[in-house]
Amino acid sequence: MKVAVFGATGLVGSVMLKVLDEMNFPVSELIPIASERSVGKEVTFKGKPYKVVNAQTGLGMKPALAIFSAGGDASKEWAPKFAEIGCYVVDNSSAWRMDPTKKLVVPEINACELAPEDRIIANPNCSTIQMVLALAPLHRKYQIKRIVVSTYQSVSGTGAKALKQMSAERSGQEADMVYPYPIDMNCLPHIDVFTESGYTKEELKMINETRKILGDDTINVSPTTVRVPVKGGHSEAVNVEFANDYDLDEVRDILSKTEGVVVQDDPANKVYPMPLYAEGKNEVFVGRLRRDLSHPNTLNMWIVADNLRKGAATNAVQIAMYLLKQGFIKA
Ligand code: 11C
Repeated sequence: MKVAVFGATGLVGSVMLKVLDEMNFPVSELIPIASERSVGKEVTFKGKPYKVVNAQTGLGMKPALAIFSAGGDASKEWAPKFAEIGCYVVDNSSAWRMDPTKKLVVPEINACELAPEDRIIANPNCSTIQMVLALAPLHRKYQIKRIVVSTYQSVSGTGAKALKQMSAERSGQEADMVYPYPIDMNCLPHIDVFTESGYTKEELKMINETRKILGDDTINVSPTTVRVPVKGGHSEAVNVEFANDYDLDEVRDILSKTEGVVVQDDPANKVYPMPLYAEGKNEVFVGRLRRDLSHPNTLNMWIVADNLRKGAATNAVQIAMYLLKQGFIKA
């Protein structure tokens, strides 16, 4: 199958190529697409070099599947053009996520909503994906009323230039500033742009995308998103109030049986999830499970995942796998 990766030279794009390979997605020809300034560069896939082309050339090569990770503007302009030629587009930007005509998919939760006519499928924001993957089975069992979440998001979520800023700061060199302040030895309570509401767009994504994926607009979400000087892997402190009471052992049991979730919860032996060890893994790690002693029916948990994998590339490739298995995409 001809597969295009739009944004192939970016941080997420390079992980996308790795995950396509690791998951043995049947790629007969890779079409790496990027902006004009990367055209002609080479990317390697399964040990073979492929030349980067621009979007128009990529479109002319008629891929059956295109995974986009080139930002909202490129997605708005090009996703409909790829869809028009019959290509399935899995889009990693925020361009289509809240469009009521587009599905927002975390495969373990709601891939079953997909139909053959869904040609543009939205991949959620990384911080939303890891949270909802762990919360979905608990919502089904106990009905979530309210989520209070604080995130500890790694620098790789911003991209390669931000990683350069942090490593320049660490080695005492002059840094090209991507963030408005130093990121090393600091925490920035500021991810994406501020809106008039006082929340950042990243925080609004966590509210709106959670409701859309879980299919329940009654869920209240109160987020604070924070950038921390960690290279890769997002962490989240989640306080979740249910309509019904829960049993902690049952919660542990439900989570340990949830596809894509790994429970790491043995504080006595210092077992809990950490971003350093989640990096490079496709699963979402959950620990520090404990009853909120200050409020009824409320649970505290700590959720960690590789934001470039389950938060982006892995989720996108899993969507593509689903389309393939259902026989929607044909080579
Ligand atoms: C971050 N969550 O960590 C962002 C990156 O809407 O897909 C992904 C932004 C998005 O900065």
